[in-house]
Amino acid sequence: MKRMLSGIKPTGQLTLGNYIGALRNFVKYQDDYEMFVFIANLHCITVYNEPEELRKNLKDCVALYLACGLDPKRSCIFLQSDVMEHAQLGFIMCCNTYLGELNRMTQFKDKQAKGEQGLTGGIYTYPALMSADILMYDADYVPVGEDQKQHVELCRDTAIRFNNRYGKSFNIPEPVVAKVGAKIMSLSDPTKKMSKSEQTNKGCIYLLDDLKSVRKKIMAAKTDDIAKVQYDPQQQPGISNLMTIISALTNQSFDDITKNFEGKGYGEFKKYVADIVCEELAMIQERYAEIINNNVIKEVLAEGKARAEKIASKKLDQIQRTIGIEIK
Ligand code: ATP
Ligand code: LTN
Repeated sequence: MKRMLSGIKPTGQLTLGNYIGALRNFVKYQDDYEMFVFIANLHCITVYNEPEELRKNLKDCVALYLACGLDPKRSCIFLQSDVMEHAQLGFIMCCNTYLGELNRMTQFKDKQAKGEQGLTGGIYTYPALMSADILMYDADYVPVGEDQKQHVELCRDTAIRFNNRYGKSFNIPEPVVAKVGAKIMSLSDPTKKMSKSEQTNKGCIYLLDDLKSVRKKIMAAKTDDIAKVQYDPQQQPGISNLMTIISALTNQSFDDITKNFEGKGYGEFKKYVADIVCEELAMIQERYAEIINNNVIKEVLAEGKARAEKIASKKLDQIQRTIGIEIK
């Protein structure tokens, strides 16, 4: 069975974008792959988080993994910092990643270009830690949203270079980006990604938002005055984004959605989007409520840690011998 691995960094509450672009796919893939899904808490601290809030977000993230359908029997679910080998291999990968490569990462470049204050060394070098996360488990596939594809490609380049230098040490992973829904846009500014780190949260639907406010945000979503439900991300980014959400959640094609809404107004269309999103979120929230105060979270993480650690300690040992930092 091929191996698949991915992680989410819950620097805030998880969003509908995270769900459609990543989480939902992890759940689908767990039948066909040996799945490793972790909570990237070391990645979280690349920016400052209020500790109490971070703890809550991390716990919510595990609960949401389970509520969305990840099955701890089939998938290995763990907390990144529970497997300490990640930080160590992360530093080794950092030493095998060139400044030129890190400088090309658009996520960091964008932050710098926006003049964000207080950018840390951690956020600059986090693609190297991400490489370690992936290579540690010799993952074959890495399901991610569009914005993370570049980091998986950097991981591939680093692994190929490492193998050429030291002999075959790592499997070369491939990014898996969904055809529909790899980049859900903000509802209030559909030219920008729906992001949990957005300044205002009008454009962002959180998985744990109360359903009334979900409905409100969707009904207020920015559209256009073309008055036709059709997929045209250039001319109609708002409507196209809502169509993408429907298509991702219901498997309807864009053509079918257009046909169903021929001659109908945007109000009716938005109401339909809100119904579909609320139905999906209601299911997730119900399961989340059952899980969040249950001991199952601790049990799942302990099991995941034990399974992941076995693989990670062997891998780190092998790599340290390969590069010559161990005294025999
Ligand atoms: P932020 O929301 O703060 O920009 P992020 O995308 O950098 O966060 P994560 O929350 O860790 O980081 O992302 C987890 C996964 O969800 C990644 O694979 C990412 O590509 C995907 N993802 C995040 N936002 C979206 C979105 N709007 N549409 C589709 N996929 C997304
Ligand atoms: N960097 C990613 C989260 C992440 C990840 C990974 C995803 C950390 N390690 C390994 C896939 C594989 C992010 O910020 N979204």
